[in-house]
Amino acid sequence: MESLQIKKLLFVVVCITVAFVAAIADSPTCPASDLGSKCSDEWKGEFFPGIPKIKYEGPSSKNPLAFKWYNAEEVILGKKMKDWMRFSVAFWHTFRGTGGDQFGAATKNWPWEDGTNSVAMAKRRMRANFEFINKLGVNRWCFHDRDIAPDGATLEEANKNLDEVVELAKELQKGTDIKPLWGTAQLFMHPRYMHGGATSSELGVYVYAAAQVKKAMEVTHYLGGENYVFWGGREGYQSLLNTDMGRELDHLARFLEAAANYKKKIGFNGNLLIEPKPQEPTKHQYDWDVATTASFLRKYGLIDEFKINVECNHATLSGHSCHHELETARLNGLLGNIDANTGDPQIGWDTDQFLTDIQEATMVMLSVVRNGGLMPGGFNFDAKLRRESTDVEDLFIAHITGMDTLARGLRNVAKLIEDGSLEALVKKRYASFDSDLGAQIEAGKADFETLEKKALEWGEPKVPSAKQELAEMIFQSAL
Ligand code: XUL
Ligand code: CO
Repeated sequence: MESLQIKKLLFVVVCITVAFVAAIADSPTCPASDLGSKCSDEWKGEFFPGIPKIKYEGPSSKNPLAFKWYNAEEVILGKKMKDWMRFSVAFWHTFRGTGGDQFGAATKNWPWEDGTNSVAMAKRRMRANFEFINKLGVNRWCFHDRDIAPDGATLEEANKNLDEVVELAKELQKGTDIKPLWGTAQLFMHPRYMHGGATSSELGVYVYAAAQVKKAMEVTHYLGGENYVFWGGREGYQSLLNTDMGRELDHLARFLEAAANYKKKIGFNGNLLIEPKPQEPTKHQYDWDVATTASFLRKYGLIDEFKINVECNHATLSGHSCHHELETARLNGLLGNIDANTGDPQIGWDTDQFLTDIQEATMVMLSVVRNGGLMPGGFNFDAKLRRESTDVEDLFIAHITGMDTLARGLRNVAKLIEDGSLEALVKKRYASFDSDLGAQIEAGKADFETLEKKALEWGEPKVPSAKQELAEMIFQSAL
């Protein structure tokens, strides 16, 4: 009798143990507390359990984990939405963003993070990146060399770390159509870059920066990257009193020229993109805005080697609208890619928020459609969660909203084009130039004597209304 009870008790204990072990083995996330067992960099479990593959459910859906406007396969204006958009996840914001700011510590506590910057952690994070991309249904990602792999005590060590993580990314890309929209080198975090990289006053830094960019170009190419970006985070000055601006700009041009030559040498066919930003972190950055960058490229004979990556939040920092920057790039044949984020009208710095303004998105998409798309560029979400948004699902919700906002913009542009009245309004405004004299002027064949004769003949011109309010009314009706 007694032995039967002991057996029963033993049976219960065994059952509880089995259930407990099974629960751990089944634990859907990879908590940092469980490192060393199943949560190694080789762990192949799910990082985002409970998050399904995000699907299109249409505008009436109330499901936060579904697209309301972005329908990847739907054809709009002759192209699939996914081909207009070519969306990409920014590795640094999504997987390295901590929520920390200059007044407070990190707020994000992602279950797969162990708080280290080890190669093993970098590899686990890369696996999370690929699951995220797959579930979101985009097939591109963007990275800085130093976000995806830890820096090293020497250049050799940094390159070795990078190679190890890149090899895993290559393996995870195999058999998929996932690839980097662009890669770049981070030339702003390390103290050696305090005076800049290509514009540093110190030769050794210029040399180191060149070696770092060379390696970043190689790995971007190796991963099938479609573009390579230069954002001159510290290529500028804090004071002109101690700066030889002419010499720094010459150095920057020679650096970019060497990159353009190296691109050809390694057979990289993607675009080289310069990303303008007026300031932050420096007081003044040389690639201030699109027009400044275009004139720099022209001066140094580099205009055919580069295109521009317009970031919307950078546009507003330089006192322009994103639409202005996109149109300036497009009209110069330089529109290559868009970092689709936005700032806050009451905050004066780069807040890198996901785009939610439908009016702005419609204007952005107007430029993209006029440009015939962005190929081989696309949209990179250079945007991060707010510090106070701390749930894993917030990462998905933020991207879904950013994608839906731009998709809505594209749908609005289709409405505007179909309606035709905005285009007709603009055409009518310039109709007087659709004349013999107008054609002569536009062909550069009207000299001042001819024009003076006409002015005397015609007398005071009758000047029509610009119809701005009507244009705004037509625009609004498409939103
Ligand atoms: C910084 C910024 C960068 C670049 C890549 O404001 O936009 O993340 O996009 O270096
Ligand atoms: Co950017």
